[in-house]
Parts: sequence; C-alpha cells; structure tokens
Amino acid sequence: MQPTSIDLPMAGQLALWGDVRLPALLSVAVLGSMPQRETTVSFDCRTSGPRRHYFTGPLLIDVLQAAEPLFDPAERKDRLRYLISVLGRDGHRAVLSWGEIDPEFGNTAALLAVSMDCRDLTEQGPQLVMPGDRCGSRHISQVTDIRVCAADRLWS
Ligand SMILES: Nc1nc2c(c(=O)[nH]1)N[C@H]1C(S)=C(S)[C@@H](COP(=O)(O)O)O[C@H]1N2
Ligand SMILES: [Mo]
Repeated sequence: MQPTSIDLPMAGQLALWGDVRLPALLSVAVLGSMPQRETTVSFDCRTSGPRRHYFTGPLLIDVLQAAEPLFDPAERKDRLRYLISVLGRDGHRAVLSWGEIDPEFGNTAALLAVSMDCRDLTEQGPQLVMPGDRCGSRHISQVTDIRVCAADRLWS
C-alpha cells in the first residue's frame, strides 16, 4: 500500500505507513498524548565510548497497533510475518521484526521517545529506543518514517 492519504512529513513529524489500515503523520505532541513509559539505557559506541540516556515516550508497539496493521491481531503466527523499517532524517535505517517487540514473543519494550534526558524532542522529532541493546546504533534519532511491511509480500 502506498502512503496515499498522508503528505510528506515536516520537521519533527514522522510518517507511519505501509501494510496498515490507518497511515498517519505523527508529531511529538501526538506521541506525547499516548500512555508514556520511561527507560534508562546504557550502551557502548565504537566512536564515542560508553553512553547513558533517560527517555520517555509511548511504546512503539502501541503506536503501530493504533495504525491497525493488516494482520489478524488474534493470530500469533499471522503477526510474525511483519517487518518494521525505522528511518532517521539522515538516512540511517534499522529493520525490526514484529515478533521482537510483541509482548507474546521477544517483548522488547521499544519506545518512540518524545524526551531525552528531560529535554523534549519536538523540534528534532521522536527517537527509537531499544532497551537492552549493547550498541547504540538502533537508538535512531530524528525518526521521519516508519514502514510496516508483510514480509511474504516481499519474498513470496
Ligand atoms: N539518525 C541517526 N541516529 C543515530 C545514529 C545515526 O547515525 N543516525 N547513530 C547511532 C549511534 S551509532 C549511536 S552510538 C547513538 C549515539 O547517541 P548519542 O550521541 O545521543 O549518545 O546514536 C544512534 N542514533
Ligand atoms: Mo555508535
């Protein structure tokens, strides 16, 4: 499905689209109005050394579920077909699997953070946070695009 019902994101916004019923442009304000979690992550970066940050924001899985992916939510196996591509404004991208963040499988409490170290991210845009990661590369800042995709459409 192409993102027909959304325009290009402005600074600080992210486009959520793909194999979902309700594609959306989401601002930090909208994400901040959803139920919030908090987490502190410590990670190691090859270039900048050990880092530690405190984040707040909604769970990524709650944001994705609000967009109504085109699977049968009651069917565990059906959900496992889905991929999630998260893109930063600078082109840095990571692909997650639905099973990785689904509470009935990997249960990683991934956040779409709206604040970092008590500073709000309205201007920069939301940040992906992957608690438990040993390297910082998946804590993608300035997220502009999240695409949900049924993998069997790619590789059938
Ligand atoms: N958009 C974007 N986010 C990114 C990166 C990047 O290149 N682009 N690099 C990642 C890497 S490799 C690390 S270690 C952390 C560093 O985050 P910090 O400088 O805020 O501690 O940001 C991550 N988020
Ligand atoms: Mo890094």
